Amino acid sequence: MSIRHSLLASHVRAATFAALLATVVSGAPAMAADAHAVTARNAWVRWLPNNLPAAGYVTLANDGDKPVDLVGISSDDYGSAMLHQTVSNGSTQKMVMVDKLTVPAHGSVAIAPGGYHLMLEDASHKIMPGSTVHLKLKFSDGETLDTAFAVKPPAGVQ
Ligand SMILES: [Cu+2]
Repeated sequence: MSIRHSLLASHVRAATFAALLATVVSGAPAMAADAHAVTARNAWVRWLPNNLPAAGYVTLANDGDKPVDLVGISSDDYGSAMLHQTVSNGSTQKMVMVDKLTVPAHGSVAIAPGGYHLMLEDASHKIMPGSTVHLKLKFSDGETLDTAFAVKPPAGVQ
């Protein structure tokens, strides 16, 4: 009985969502062309040889009045994509997984070397410096940003 109830509830939610979506879409012409609160710039991947994990970097800017969290990453180009933070502990450094990263209202956050990175593993095809890869950045407001990242060699390897 409870399973039927929850199934019914999810159907109702889906229908409500579809109705909402229809409203939003039909109202679209009146809205600004770009309704995304968060935009991405300077997106690049530091590639490493021998199938070592790569690191993605990007600056996220939020034009909206509310903070928005980056809550997930996925990619067809990598089997695994995660948000990591490099934490230094005196002379040692380690990486920790991060559930979310807040982009402040009318502000920006840099996922940059030495701080956060997008850990990219299990490349699904041959990726080399000069390639472009795509990451889908998922946000707490329900938006997904499909972002192109330029693949670059690590410093010193040209
Ligand atoms: Cu990492």
